[in-house]
Amino acid sequence: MPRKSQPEGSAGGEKLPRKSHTWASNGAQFPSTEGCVILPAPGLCAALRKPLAETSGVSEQPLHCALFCAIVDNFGDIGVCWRLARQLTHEHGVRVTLWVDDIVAAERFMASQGHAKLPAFCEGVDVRHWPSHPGDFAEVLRSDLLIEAFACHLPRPLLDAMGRAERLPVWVNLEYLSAEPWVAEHHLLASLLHLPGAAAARPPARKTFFFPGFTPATGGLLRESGLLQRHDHWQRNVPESRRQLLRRWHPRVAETLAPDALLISLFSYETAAMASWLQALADDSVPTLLLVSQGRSLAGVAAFLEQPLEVGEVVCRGALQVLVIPFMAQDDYDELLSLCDFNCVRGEDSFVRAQWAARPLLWHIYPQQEQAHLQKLEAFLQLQQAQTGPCDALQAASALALGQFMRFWNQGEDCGELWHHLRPQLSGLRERAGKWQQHLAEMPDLATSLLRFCRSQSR
Ligand code: TRH
Repeated sequence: MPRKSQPEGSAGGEKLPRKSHTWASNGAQFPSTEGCVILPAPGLCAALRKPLAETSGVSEQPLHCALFCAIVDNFGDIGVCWRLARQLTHEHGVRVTLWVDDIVAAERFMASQGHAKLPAFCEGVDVRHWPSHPGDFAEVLRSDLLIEAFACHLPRPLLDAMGRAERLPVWVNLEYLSAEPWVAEHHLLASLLHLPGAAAARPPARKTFFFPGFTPATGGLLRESGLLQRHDHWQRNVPESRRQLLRRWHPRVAETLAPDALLISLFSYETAAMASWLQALADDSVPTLLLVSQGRSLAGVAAFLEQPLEVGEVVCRGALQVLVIPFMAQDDYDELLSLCDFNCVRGEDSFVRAQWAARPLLWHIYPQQEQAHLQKLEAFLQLQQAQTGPCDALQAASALALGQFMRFWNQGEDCGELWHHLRPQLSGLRERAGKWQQHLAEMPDLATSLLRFCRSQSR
């Protein structure tokens, strides 16, 4: 079972909750964590409700943000951090330094985003290797906002420097995404920490837990301004936009795509369910073009097709045509999600992006120990059902069928029959996905919420 393994607690005697990957299904553990006091962050309520420009404090000055990212596996951590860093820089004029613990892994991801070599300024974001000398520490300490993405552990020498510093940046642990109800209760709680090297009389440092989420009581979701308009633009003339998109990878496939063909994207983990679904697509009465992203989905598709697969390759089985596509820049991936009839996504960031695309989706949730991920899936399905608003019996039945399909997929069960049942309902589900997108868009986005919080805390 894949799992992110990081030691419990962290340097400096601080004991933190286990990473949400392992404790998310049991939020009750959070406040009872030993070694730290959990408090609500002060002075929040009014400031968080104000528009960003009206919040007081350092709002006139460009902020400096030190964003820390430990790349544990896959591209979820760096993917979220890169997206957040870009948005803070481009939309809010924040000077962002993105500190990554694994420069080689970061380079692999950044190459896919069109940036060749690190360290470098990439689209205005200073992407650097983990701070290691006093000059770096001083720079981090001068920042206004310090974000530890996904409870990553700051380097011990930096914690030492923080323990000696007169002033600390607003310090935030940006947590993993979950729709579980306890998230709203824990969003913006702070822990008080005795940093290594700090004088005994010194007041403890305050670190605030910041949870992204799907309700106004959380930090919201990453959403760049103009994103929904970009989706509208792509979806205005879908057949033509699809042709243009497909031409980038395979001109013949672009020109021969049947008008009634389903377009599906696949970016998932490995699952025993995959073969049954691919077989159902092959047996279907309508043609499907399946766009499989380079990476972990490929092995399952290759096993089903009984041949190795390379980027650019096209293989047909019955009504199913498979095209292997490269790992692309995040903005291009948004376009792909926008133009598909159904998106299989995974983890955290692609899952959120597919919701902004307003198309029905399958969520392959990151597997956790003790099946905790299945509870997270249920929490999302329930929350979505409760918040999408009233719908007729047909729509309700389609939503149930989609939920069941996700359960089967995530548990590695045979999905064939379910797909035959679900596929004719995709257009109804598209309407529902549109409603959901609009509902989510009413909330402040995560970057804005983070800055509003930072300004509310700045002295
Ligand atoms: O890569 P992931 O599986 O990441 C996961 C999750 O974040 C999970 O919560 C985490 O704990 C685990 O990693 C370790 O899936 P995710 O979150 O969708 O991240 C993929 C990133 O890659 C996302 O930013 C979208 C981006 N992407 C591209 O930039 N180009 C592409 O072609 C594709 C398919 C994805």
